[in-house]
Amino acid sequence: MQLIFKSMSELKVIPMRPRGKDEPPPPNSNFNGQAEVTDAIDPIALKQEHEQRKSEQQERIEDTERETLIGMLRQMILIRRFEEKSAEGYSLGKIGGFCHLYIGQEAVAVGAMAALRPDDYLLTSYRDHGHAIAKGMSAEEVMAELYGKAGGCSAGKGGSMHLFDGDINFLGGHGIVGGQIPLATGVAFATKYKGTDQVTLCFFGEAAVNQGAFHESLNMAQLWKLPCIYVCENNQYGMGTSLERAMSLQDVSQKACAYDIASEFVDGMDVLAVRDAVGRAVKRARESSLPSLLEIRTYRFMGHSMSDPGNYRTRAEIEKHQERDPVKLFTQNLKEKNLIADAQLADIEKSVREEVERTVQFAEQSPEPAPEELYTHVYSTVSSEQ
Ligand SMILES: Cc1ncc(C[n+]2csc(CCOP(=O)(O)OP(=O)(O)O)c2C)c(N)n1
Ligand SMILES: [Mg+2]
Repeated sequence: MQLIFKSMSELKVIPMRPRGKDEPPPPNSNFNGQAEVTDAIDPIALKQEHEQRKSEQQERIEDTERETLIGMLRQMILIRRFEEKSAEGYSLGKIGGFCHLYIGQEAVAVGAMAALRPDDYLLTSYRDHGHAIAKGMSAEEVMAELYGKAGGCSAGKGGSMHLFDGDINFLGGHGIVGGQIPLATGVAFATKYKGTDQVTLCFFGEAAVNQGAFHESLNMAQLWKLPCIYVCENNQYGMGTSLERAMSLQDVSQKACAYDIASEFVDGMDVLAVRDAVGRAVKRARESSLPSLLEIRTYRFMGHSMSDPGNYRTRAEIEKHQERDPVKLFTQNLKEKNLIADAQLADIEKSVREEVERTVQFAEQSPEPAPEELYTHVYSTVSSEQ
């Protein structure tokens, strides 16, 4: 339990700026792989911090148009219900292969996308359903892809981990941990080379940060001043291994100082805090062609994948984090600000459930990929004009 408290106590938002050399060292683990538990949190301080974060979200709400807020809430609810439906489809044997749900992390994709332009690029890991929907892929195409059907965004050949749609600049869905990080760096290089002002957003989990590809990419991105935003969704576990057991320096945002990159530590349960932090990074990328590293602290409420028995953490730990469920938090704040009433919330829920039902119907009715499709999409068919 102390570990949970430790991570909750670390939810401090650090202003967006390059780390200074004179700053005190970050909290760290000791050398035997056991996390320090000396900072067991005072429950009163924790409550105060939650209250403060709540009022910060309310302030951001005041500065945002109601229509935008309701749109963001609907998207978060859509992703939540879509993922619940995916779990159901998986249990029924309709969805095969690997399937990693995004429940608990919705505020990250929705908040980040609110700060992007539609022509900006996005790359992510295998936990990609939420990002694809937030980027503008139709939920029907996502569900059909999970079903392995021809109507899916990758024509049924990618499945859950390999969603892709070049038309909306959603460049995957990648199964190799950290594999998308150098790819995104290359995409950012390409946009700079071509002279566009598009930015590239690259999502990955905190376990990917231990890969060499992460460090090589950040080094190049700052050296070549690339408009790439590296978004670490720190959900505190890589499969069944906690952050404390796997990472010597657990403050991911601090790693940016090794490459002189601007970084920020963000509360991933606050959709508007994410939007604002990504917005600052987008400005830096678009206007000054500079990279950023954002560590967005979140938590996954479900197992790593659908086949995870979850023996490495307690129910109590999950429930502790569910107190700050991003959907619940945002809904409550909108209600308190009188921006949404129960009746309208019920309407949103109803329309989302209908939309999700339609995704299942679409997937069910979509045909299996034809056998000859095995030989298509193997090599690139990009024309020589591009
Ligand atoms: C290079 C590589 N090593 C190992 C794996 C197996 N693997 C799949 S997911 C995962 C954990 C990744 O955790 P994290 O990066 O924190 O992302 P999360 O699943 O929490 O979103 C591992 C080790 C892999 N897919 N690729
Ligand atoms: Mg993780």
